[in-house]
Amino acid sequence: MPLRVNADRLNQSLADLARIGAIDGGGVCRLAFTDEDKAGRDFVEARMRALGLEVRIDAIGNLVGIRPGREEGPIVMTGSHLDTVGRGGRYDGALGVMAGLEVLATLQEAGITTRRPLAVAAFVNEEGNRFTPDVMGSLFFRGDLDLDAVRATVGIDGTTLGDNLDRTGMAGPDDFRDLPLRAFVELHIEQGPVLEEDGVTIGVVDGVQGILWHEFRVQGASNHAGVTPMDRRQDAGFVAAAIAAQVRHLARSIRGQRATVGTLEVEPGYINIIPDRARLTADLRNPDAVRLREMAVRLLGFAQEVAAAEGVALEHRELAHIPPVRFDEEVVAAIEQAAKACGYTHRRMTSGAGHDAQILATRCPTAMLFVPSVGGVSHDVTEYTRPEDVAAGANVLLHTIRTLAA
Ligand code: HGY
Ligand code: MN
Ligand code: MN
Repeated sequence: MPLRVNADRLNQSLADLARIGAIDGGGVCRLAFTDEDKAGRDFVEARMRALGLEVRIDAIGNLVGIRPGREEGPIVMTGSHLDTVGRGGRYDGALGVMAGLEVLATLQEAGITTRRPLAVAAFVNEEGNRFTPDVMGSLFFRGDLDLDAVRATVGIDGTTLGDNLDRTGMAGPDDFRDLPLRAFVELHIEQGPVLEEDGVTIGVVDGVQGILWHEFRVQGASNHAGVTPMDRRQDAGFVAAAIAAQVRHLARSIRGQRATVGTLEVEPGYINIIPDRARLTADLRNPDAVRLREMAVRLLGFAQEVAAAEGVALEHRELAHIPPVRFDEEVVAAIEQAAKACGYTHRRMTSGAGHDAQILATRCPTAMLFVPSVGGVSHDVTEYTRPEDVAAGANVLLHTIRTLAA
């Protein structure tokens, strides 16, 4: 019988972590760089130290626990993120980190030391809900972001990221930009319906679609809702609503396109005042980089037209742009082999959600594996993955890591 993780211990650790930032309905809110986020990382750091790992933390709070191998050299790393969306579930991100720790605990109990060193990472601010861009921690880990610029980022609550880093004490002295990596493997919930509908336990993920995040700010003129003639309005609310409707219309006309208006705010927000200000965001996704760009260009063109016609000012910002990636075939095959060796049903698939692995993929050979999300639900308090599927994912992760670290 191939080595197995301790399923009860892993599912218990997920339940314990989910108590940190717990919200009504069984979900979690640990927005990046909040006290809850810090508490979640402290929980994981304590687990790392209890496992005897060498704990390192970088200048924006990425946390990595390292387990020496029989030899020095490039590390086989796993992990994910601990921050969550504003009304999230208990598996998104947490599963990858806790399963990584469970894998190392299982190896330790079995008295197994792999040839290569192993590591578990907890990247900060993968979700980008409070401070954009998303996957900020792994972008910084990869060396893409400047620390001063990151610290100056202003969040949706008006505070700076640097102030929150200092207040929570999440920053550390280490620098991961030259950390030698042999491979990165991320276990994550699918967050969609494919595995459940196919009745398959393991998703062998060979790529991730591209992401563009855009923000539109509209400045018009407030006035009386009843007296102002329709042809003499500068209605910011109307323009924002027209752009939001166009997001859905364009998504229908471009193959493979998914698009979401997650935030839509108008001011001053009273029933009989024509809004003078509005803000909306568009989350655009497509596996094809050209079509993704086409969606962004057509949406901006429409926004500029409808703003000009209404006589309002329009500001546009790109908040995030993560290109689509194809994962490393050798790592994908190692996951597939491990799923076979463990006797789990499996299938290849592309990820609809963005992940830290999307960033690590240009740093070292990288791939992901998924386990089913019940009802295909995620980014919601009802997010749920069955305990036996949690264990299946961790078992496949265990054997994938052993193969890559041999
Ligand atoms: O938005 C995403 O795709 C991921 O959950 N951060
Ligand atoms: Mn997420
Ligand atoms: Mn995630």
